[in-house]
Amino acid sequence: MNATIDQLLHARQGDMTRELTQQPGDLGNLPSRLTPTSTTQSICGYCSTGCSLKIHLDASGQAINLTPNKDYPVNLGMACPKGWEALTPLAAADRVTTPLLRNPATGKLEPVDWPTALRAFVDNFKGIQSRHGPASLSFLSTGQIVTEEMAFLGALAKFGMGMIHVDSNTRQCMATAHVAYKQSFGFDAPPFTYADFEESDTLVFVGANPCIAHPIMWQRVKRNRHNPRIIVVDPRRSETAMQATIHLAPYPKSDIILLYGLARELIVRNKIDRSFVAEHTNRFEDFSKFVDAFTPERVTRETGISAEAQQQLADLIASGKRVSYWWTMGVNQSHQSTRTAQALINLALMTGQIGRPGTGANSITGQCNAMGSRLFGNATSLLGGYDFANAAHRSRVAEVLGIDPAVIPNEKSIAYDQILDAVDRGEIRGLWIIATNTAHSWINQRSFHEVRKKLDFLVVQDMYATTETAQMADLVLPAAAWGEKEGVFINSERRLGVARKVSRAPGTALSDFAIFQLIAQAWGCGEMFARWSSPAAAFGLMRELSRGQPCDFTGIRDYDHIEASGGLQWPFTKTDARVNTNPTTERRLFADGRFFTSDTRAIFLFDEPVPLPEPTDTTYPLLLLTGRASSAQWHTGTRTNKSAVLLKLASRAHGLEINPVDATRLGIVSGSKVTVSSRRGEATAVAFVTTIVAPGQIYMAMHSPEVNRLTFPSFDPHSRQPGYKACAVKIAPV
Ligand SMILES: Nc1nc2c(c(=O)[nH]1)N[C@H]1C(S)=C(S)[C@@H](COP(=O)(O)OP(=O)(O)OC[C@H]3O[C@@H](n4cnc5c(=O)[nH]c(N)nc54)[C@H](O)[C@@H]3O)O[C@H]1N2
Ligand SMILES: Nc1nc2c(c(=O)[nH]1)N[C@H]1C(S)=C(S)[C@@H](COP(=O)(O)OP(=O)(O)OC[C@H]3O[C@@H](n4cnc5c(=O)[nH]c(N)nc54)[C@H](O)[C@@H]3O)O[C@H]1N2
Ligand code: SF4
Ligand SMILES: [Mo]
Repeated sequence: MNATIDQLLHARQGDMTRELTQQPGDLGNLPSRLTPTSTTQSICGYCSTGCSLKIHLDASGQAINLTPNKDYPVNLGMACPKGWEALTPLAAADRVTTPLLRNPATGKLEPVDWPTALRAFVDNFKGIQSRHGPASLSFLSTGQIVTEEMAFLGALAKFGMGMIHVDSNTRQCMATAHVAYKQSFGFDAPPFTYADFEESDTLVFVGANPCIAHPIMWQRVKRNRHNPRIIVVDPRRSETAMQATIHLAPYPKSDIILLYGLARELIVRNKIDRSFVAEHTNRFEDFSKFVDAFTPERVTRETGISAEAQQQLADLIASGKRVSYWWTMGVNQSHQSTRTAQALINLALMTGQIGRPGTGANSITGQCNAMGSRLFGNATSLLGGYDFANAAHRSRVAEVLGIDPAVIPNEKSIAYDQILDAVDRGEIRGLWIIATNTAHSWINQRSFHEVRKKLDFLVVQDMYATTETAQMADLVLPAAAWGEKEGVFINSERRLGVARKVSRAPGTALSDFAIFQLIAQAWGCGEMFARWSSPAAAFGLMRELSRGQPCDFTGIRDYDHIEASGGLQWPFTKTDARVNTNPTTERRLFADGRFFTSDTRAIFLFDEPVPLPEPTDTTYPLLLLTGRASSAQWHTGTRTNKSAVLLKLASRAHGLEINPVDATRLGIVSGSKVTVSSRRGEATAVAFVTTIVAPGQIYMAMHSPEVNRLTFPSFDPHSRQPGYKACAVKIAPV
């Protein structure tokens, strides 16, 4: 095996050099290049907006600077601070440049060469499987690598290495939207295009703070020329709420009640699109009966929203001609999130506000490639949105990949929390974590830290070895980052865009794609993945897998085609490719009212509201909400903390918001240190006294490394997405 790895590495490094001497990420010294600088373009690797950045290259092809791309239909020449600073994290001093293996004698992570690292990976993981069975291995991955890498990882782990249960941080983020759409529309299909931000006359944002989390989407809202009414539903007076026509602040996690009440009110006013409902939906009558119990009095009692405010909300919705509903984590991260998302979907369906410009029940995604992981993660659904349980689907996927259908599991993966429970029970013994920082971001962090001790072997694949999770690893695999590799991201409006290689990865760090190739060889299943010879080849496989699916993108030729078209939204079939010559054409779904269910009708889905899993009491009297706090900070900060500019811009991003009423009572002033404790742990933070949060609630950023010591592990029963945004705490001055 040794020789194989050596040969492969050698070949691989050869490949790298070849890749690097090809344009546009050209790092060879091409004498023919006459201009001192040139440019190429790439999609930003942070949020799901998917802005295009123009990358300025020096004579050797290395990125030296960037500016937003003026000619791209998404960002129209704009970028937020993270985008402008996207090159800085690549040059950080703590990039991991060689594999690191924990030395049992010293207990320390020590540099090793790739053959040693691959041997450690294979020996340990195969050893675990021989003792405990194939399902004793698992991976947790991400929405932040290119789709080709996600698909390859999912295929390698499940079809090549025999894993059954794998998941990604998309569970923390988008599982709810995925399941809600799949149940209601028959496929995970966000229907909108960003032009809808500009076309709506009434925009409803529920649990979304785009001013901070999607600043360029918010710029699109600001370009709206229809004098739109903006409704924001958020328990906090967020940056977005401050700019709203009306802001409704229901008790946390009571949105579902407010939305059922609104549905009832629209029925009472007869503001229903009866013909749309009759022709294109099922179960409206049941829904109509169900919401009858959500009287204005009940809604006021259970949400804190006055009857007048409910009337005002209904007036705006009822008088809107083009009403759009937008949601993000305030909805997705709750104990009853799927039904809450569907309460929004139901409103769009019953009023026929879908499939036309400026309408829709629209989930805004989070990470740059959350949509890629929803389609090609190979966890909940089989590559390309197929079903693991369906034998015909397994055969189809096997045929495209040229593999034996018998290697495809006939059940979907269990979810992130269930994987960690299986580790706790000793059933999963080997874990491979790729491009996510579980030790910081997982709910109820302490449980992960405890569970980690039960693992026989933990592999972390990251661009830094300094992350909380990498520090716990037995083996660290050094990964190339955004900008150092190539592939496709899919943004919130289903637009495929190309991320380009514009910089050389440090040391012997390799792209995740190359790492997966090496592992396939070292594992002994390299043959099975011969077709996955490059990201471009993998893209060809994904395109073929999409054929005939709602996401069909068989009309896309290659990366250059995508780039020249200003990105391409799925579906983009061969027919679309012939008809659709205007690259900036906006594409939305369901213009014909036909959904992806077997009878083409969308379904009204609903349930009785479930109370907060951990309400406040006399010992823990405050409710802790969590989320983003600055457009200049990204999640666990491993990348954004490397930029002095971003740190300065985000100076308050680790603070704790507290209402003056609570602050006065507790003797807390702005700038003072406080401890926050829940039944699970304790954190410290610097207080910021503000009316942004309501009395009885406090807010902490997820960027704080300590916040998930506090959070309560509740999960939506349909999506198993964690309810990060509500738990009971107490606070005290330090
Ligand atoms: N700058 C920056 N941008 C990002 C990210 C980042 O880390 N930094 N992360 C990206 C990712 S992966 C994601 S998923 C998105 C997240 O984007 P958002 O969901 O917009 O961001 P959050 O701050 O998590 O949550 C939004 C709002 O939900 C509110 N909220 C909390 N509980 C409730 C509730 O019960 N009901 C309602 N209606 N609202 C509630 C919070 O007060 C908060 O203002 O952002 C993406 N963009
Ligand atoms: N309390 C609370 N917790 C939350 C949330 C919340 O609102 N509140 N939000 C949740 C949500 S929506 C999300 S999406 C998660 C995000 O949580 P994480 O995924 O844990 O956060 P990141 O900091 O984005 O971690 C990405 C990791 O990948 C590494 N990386 C970056 N690029 C590459 C690459 O190309 N290859 C490899 N191999 N590694 C790479 C980075 O260095 C970093 O360590 O957090 C969740 N946690
Ligand atoms: S809005 Fe999102 S995609 Fe655009 S530059 Fe900022 S982080 Fe990048
Ligand atoms: Mo997310």
